Amino acid sequence: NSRNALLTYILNPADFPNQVVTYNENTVLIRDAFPKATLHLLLLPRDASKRDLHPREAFDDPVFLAMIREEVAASVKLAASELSRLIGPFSRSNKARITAMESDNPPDSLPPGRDFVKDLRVGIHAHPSMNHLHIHIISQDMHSDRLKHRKHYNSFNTDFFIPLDAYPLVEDDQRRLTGFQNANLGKDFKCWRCGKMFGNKFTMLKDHLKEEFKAWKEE
Ligand code: GMP
Repeated sequence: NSRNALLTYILNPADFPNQVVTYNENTVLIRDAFPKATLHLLLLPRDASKRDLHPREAFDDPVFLAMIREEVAASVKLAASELSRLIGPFSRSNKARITAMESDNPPDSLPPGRDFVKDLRVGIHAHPSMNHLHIHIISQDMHSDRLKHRKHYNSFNTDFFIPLDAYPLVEDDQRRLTGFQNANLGKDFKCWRCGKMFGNKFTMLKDHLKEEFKAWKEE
């Protein structure tokens, strides 16, 4: 069953050196096989009593949630340094830092350079398509050949994407509601960067994302 495809990484992380970024007894960090942005990782909890649960239930356990937050913090650091390798060479703020560093008379305090943690988002789909608990760590650009369907975009750019910070979800949080979440997937497209609306015009959205990607790289 393809909905169970993530289990094999959880059970045998050492068998997948190309997909597995790192692992320990608590979690496995893998590359999404169909990345929806420049960098798209999945953090998989290994605890057999949690990994099959719906995120809502799993994260109701405060001890588990605290452990996951720590693992996420470490994963985000790795993700940010990988994004820095990929995008850093295009970044205006990184170039300004290097120029200052290499000048004959370097200033006492250098310009900070780009903080790639701010380009990453961490969260969970309201209705996950895979059976095993997974947390998305994804760069916000949404620039990818694998982004092919309306729901690929909206599942990351509406309330269907629930930030890890929102957990535990309170009882009356509307993000728990199935109807509300199905409506999110069908919503008009909204650019993540400039907020421009694209109705249901997916090709126009894709063209626009390409333009935004160029500008975003150079920030
Ligand atoms: O939300 C589930 C995520 O799992 C999606 O972003 C999919 O692209 C990803 N995915 C689905 N199947 C596989 C797989 O077999 N391997 C990996 N690494 N990711 C997958």
